[in-house]
Amino acid sequence: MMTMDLNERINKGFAFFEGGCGTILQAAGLQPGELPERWNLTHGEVIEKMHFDYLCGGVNFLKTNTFGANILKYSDESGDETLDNIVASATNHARNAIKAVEAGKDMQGNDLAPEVFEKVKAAGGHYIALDIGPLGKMLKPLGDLAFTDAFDIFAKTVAAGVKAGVDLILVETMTDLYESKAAVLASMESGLPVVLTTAYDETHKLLTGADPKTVVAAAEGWGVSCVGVNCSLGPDEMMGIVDELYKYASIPVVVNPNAGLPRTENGKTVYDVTPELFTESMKKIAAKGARVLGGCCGTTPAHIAEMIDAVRKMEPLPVTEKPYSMITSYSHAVLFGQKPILIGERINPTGKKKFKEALRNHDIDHILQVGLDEQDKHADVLDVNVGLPEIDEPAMMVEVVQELQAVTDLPLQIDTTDPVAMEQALRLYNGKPMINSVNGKDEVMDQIFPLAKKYGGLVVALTIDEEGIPKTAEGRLRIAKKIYARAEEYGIKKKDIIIDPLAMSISAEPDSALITLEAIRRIHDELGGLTSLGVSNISFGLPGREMVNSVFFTQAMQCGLSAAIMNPGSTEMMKAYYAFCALNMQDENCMGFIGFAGELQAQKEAEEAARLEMAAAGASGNGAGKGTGTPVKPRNDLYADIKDDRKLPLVEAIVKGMKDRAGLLTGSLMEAGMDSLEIIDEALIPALDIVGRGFEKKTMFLPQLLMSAESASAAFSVIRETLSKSGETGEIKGRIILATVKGDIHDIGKNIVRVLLENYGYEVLDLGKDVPPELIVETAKKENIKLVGLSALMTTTVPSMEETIKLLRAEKPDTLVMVGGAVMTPEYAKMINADFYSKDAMGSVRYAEEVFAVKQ
Ligand code: B12
Repeated sequence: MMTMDLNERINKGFAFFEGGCGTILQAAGLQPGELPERWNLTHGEVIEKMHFDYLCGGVNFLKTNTFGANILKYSDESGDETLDNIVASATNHARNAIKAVEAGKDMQGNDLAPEVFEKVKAAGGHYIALDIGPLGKMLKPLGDLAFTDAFDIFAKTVAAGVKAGVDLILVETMTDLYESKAAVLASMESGLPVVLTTAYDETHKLLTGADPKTVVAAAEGWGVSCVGVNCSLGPDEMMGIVDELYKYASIPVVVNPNAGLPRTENGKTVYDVTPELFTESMKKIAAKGARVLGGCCGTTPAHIAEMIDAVRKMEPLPVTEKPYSMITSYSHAVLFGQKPILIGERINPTGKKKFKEALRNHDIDHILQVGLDEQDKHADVLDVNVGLPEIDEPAMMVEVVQELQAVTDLPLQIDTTDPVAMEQALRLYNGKPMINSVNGKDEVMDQIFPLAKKYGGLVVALTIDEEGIPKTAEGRLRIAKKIYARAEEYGIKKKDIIIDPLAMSISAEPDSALITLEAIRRIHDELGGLTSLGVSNISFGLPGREMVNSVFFTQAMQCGLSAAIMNPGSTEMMKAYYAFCALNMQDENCMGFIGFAGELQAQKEAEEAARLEMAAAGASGNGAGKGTGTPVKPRNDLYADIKDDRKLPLVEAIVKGMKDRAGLLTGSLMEAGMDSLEIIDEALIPALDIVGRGFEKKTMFLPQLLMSAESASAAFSVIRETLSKSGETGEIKGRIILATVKGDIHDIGKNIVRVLLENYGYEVLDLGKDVPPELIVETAKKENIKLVGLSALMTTTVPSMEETIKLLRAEKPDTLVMVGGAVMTPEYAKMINADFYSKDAMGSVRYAEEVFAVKQ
């Protein structure tokens, strides 16, 4: 079949995907643990029959049985079970089924019943979608798979699909925006139409935090043909997601739900939504604007056929161009054209000695800290400029973008004049960034627009061309129009261009502010365009620059400025911003303003308190070394439980996921004589508790949890090194097994227990995390171990702790078991028959002393 025009088919009306595959194969005998894609080679007739059944119900798009077909699972290049063979045979099965029904036959060559053949014809075309699912591995920094490796793995499956002759590619069940990007990018490079559907949880977020709006913005940027949702939830739980998708998407929306939420019955997964109920819900989903409908786990040909019969009678809502200009991080979208967007300008070496030094010395931590400070000061977006002639800019840009995205959830503005650095950063960016910049010069537009088209982005366009910066607003509008027109030639919409009409210093050109303001107003009013401005240029060469900048900023906002590149650390600028938004009805109930005014007050009080403290210290003669003029930072409520100011920076570093900084701060606290247990109990654990609470309340997401865990581990490594240097080196007092139980990968607490025990002279056999009961028992028997310590952090893993204890009791009854971990309580410990429970690591030492003292 030839490459299809997906949009053309979808413009005709509703289109339909098949429903579930895995559940059908299981019903046909697929065993737990057996790879379903293998069935393409061994049970082709089952696969063909499944496609045939769906086609008889009237579907258009078949999903090849290749959900998990990738080189991680099918790495063998010899024999039959190669990736190419699996994909080719899956495609052939789909093709055979299509051929049969289009000829009015079933798979045995008998004629189809006339009413069935009618349904087949009414579908209006049949197409084969190469089905690509997630790799089952997390991408860096959350896991150990590099983005480029993920891309290469997907590219191999895509190449196999292209060779097999699929018509389009369906990237589905993605739970992470970054992995979605790797799969979509690899698919787009095939030239085939690409459909992306992601799986949201009940809070309507992907596992790594993105909401539907974010996925739409990013996926449209990457150039997919349709975007949507599949799996995880039943149709009723998806209604809100569909509303969001249709609200923001300018491309058709796809909805492939499960037959309800899965539950287990007698060891089997079952789905409760019947074809009738499914159809009722899907009618509502169609009425909400979904254009392509199908099913996922638990749905059968009966669900899909009944749904098609009903939905086809409806009138589809049109696919319309939506007016939203958006950029995204991995987790959220920022909308332009509503209230002014603040773009932090501080990650930039221009005029900053310390920042230049950081770039030369590869001090990434300093750069990250600059970004995090801007975030604290309420920037919406961070500009990232790391250009210095003496460094490798592309390498530095890529590193900084990736490291920043690991510690902040703000979207970034990639700011470089080096097209290589630009492309590499855009390729690796997790989301849809701002692109800074193009201008009216043909050469620049021809270089940058293709990149913006390929990777997506909101492009900053400066009103300067081969003849320089026009002296009039009219001239700048002329360049803006030229840029819009040129962008359109590249397929880039006007809503993805943000014009920077440039501000020149009024000290050199007295009328420059007025010209710029007029240009902003006219781009806004006459062209309906977005504008962005580097505000502070206006006062270059003048004293009291903040005064000029903040008034100019206010004037620009009044003219309709959409975004400012500015210093969020400037109080005057922020005052102007918050007051303007409140006055201009862009701040509901003045909440933003009230919050900011409260921060200013807290800042004032903190400074006053510091001044009084200094004065008192001065009066009592203890003032030496104090009052060095360092600005006083008011405390953030998040850290209210941290009473000791000395530990606050470490707590902050862990919460924010600043690995290197956490290590350094721990080192300095230890050097200053702080006890390691005090650091653990009063900084490390409370910091992780803050993150854990955020995670529970859904204000923090898995990426942040992971980065914090890494930072806590980095802090702990420093403690461990110091402790092991000072540790007693005498006789071994006893040998102890430690393990985090099966199903649980939390090991920070267990590692702390280990170091303490070692420090007190015990030899620890650390079996790691996610350890099966059998291994623990086997090791205890083989090594004749008297004491085993088990750790569990989740309610769901307490049963595996219990199972371990049971097995130990049965096979090695003389071994004692101590347990711990955040979910454990003395009651639980008793219930699961443990010998000892401790709420902290020190307890393990006390118990070991008891156990081994008795034995000696
Ligand atoms: C860090 C962290 C992670 C990290 C773990 C990294 C690592 N290498 O350990 C990552 C990001 C990987 C992670 C993943 C997940 N996490 Co998590 N995670 C946490 C977090 C924030 C901190 C845990 C921690 O390290 N605390 C600090 C240590 C030092 O404390 P501790 O382990 O309790 O240890 C102390 C004592 O208990 C004791 N102790 C510990 N073990 C032992 C053993 C013995 C023998 C003794 C005597 C004493 C003892 O000594 C230690 C020092 O005093 C907690 C929230 C929290 N505040 O607990 C959530 C939390 C545990 N995670 C949670 C969840 C749900 C998950 C995920 C399922 C998330 C997901 N959707 O994927 C996955 C689970 C994957 C899996 N299969 O295990 C939930 C669990 C909910 C529940 N009650 O079941 C929590 C409570 C967060 C929440 N509020 O929702 N997580």
